[in-house]
Amino acid sequence: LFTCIDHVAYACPDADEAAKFYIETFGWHEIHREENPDQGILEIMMAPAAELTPDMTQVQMISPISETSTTAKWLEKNNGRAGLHHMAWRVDDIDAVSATLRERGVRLLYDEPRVGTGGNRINFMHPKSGRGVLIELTQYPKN
Ligand code: V0V
Ligand code: CO
Repeated sequence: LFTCIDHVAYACPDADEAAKFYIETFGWHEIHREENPDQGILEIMMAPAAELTPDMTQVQMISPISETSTTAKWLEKNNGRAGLHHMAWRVDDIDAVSATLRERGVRLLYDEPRVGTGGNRINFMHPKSGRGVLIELTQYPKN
């Protein structure tokens, strides 16, 4: 069902500042950034190399750009402290994977996939289904 861990996400008040820290302290590279108004976040994809290899796991810095975003709520509940927020599993066919997971009793947050990073199609398993971990499914646009 799953290809690899696409990214691990770090939620913080200022994704840009977190990205700078990774670049200056760890020598990581910024691969991509965008604002996602649907999710109410700025997200910056970081990698340990300047060029991504096919299955390289990235770190996704996320910070809220809207007070009503779920990430703003998460930070508030965490008393403003940054930390690991979710991991994303790459899939080839999110519709097929979602159907299989639902059959197995997994609760997905959205009825249909929504727009994720770089135009990916994304959905999330509820943290209760992920045994305390928020797990994203992400499918890259097909050529
Ligand atoms: C909440 N919970 C978590 C969690 N957030 N557990 C693990 N990891 C997290 N990140 C737990 C929380 O402790 C509660 O457990 C329970 O879930 C309900 O949480 P809540 O605080 O009452 O909040 P809700 O239910 O209003 O919202 C939680 C969910 C929400 C997961 C439904 O955060 C959501 O819709 N997330 C999906 C969207 C998202 O995260 N977007 C940002 C990244 P107890 O206390 O009941 O035990 S967007 C992204 O990654 C993109 C675009 C991309 O990669 O392409
Ligand atoms: Co993500």
